[in-house]
Amino acid sequence: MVELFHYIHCPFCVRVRLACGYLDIPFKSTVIPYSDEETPRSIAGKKMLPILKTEDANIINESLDIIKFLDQEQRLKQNHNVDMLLSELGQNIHSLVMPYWVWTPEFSPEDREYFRQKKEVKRGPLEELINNRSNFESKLNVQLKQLETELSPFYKSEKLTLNDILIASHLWGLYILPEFQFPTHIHTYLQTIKKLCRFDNSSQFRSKPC
Ligand SMILES: N[C@@H](CCC(=O)N[C@@H](CS)C(=O)NCC(=O)O)C(=O)O
Repeated sequence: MVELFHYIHCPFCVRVRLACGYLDIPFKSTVIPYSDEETPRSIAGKKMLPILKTEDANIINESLDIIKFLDQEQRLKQNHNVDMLLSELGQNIHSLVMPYWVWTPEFSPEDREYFRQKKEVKRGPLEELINNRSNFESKLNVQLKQLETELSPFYKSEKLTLNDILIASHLWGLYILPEFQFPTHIHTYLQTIKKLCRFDNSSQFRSKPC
């Protein structure tokens, strides 16, 4: 069985978990504490997750390469480039959700402090992100309204593609945001992807966060 080293909150890790669910690929789940630099460095040479260890003990350290490796029958097509879309969505989504991520059970006090120090360099104090919530939220709502018009019912497609997994992984973090209201079609879109990707399959989680 392949082994996935991941962070629960990380959208790049979520995309691999969604793909595994869609492709019906079981995996050993190993959640790495966010402040643990040593484990990912010893496995992959750098502190970046997700990491996949294949059955032959090969290491793959990029989410898209991992999905490509797992999707041997090429069931997950990608018909448009969504890099720009993901980057624009990510700007607002991550500023909104980061201050809440750090209070989930995934983060020990040490992980929280490590995350804060790392992320505040780019985005400023997490408390300020909360204070600016309405600003990020109004920009995001414009983006989500536009995204809604591009769902038919999947992203520019009648069938699920890799793009839906990439987009959903970014949007998924918003479920943590108190009282955030998704536009109806986006909520339905995410729930459909959740179902198709068996994202509530608790058997995926075989190990607890250390
Ligand atoms: N291009 C990489 C990006 C992965 C990535 O940015 N992972 C983040 C977590 S969301 C990470 O491991 N960052 C290390 C750190 O923040 O210490 C991929 O698609 O796999």
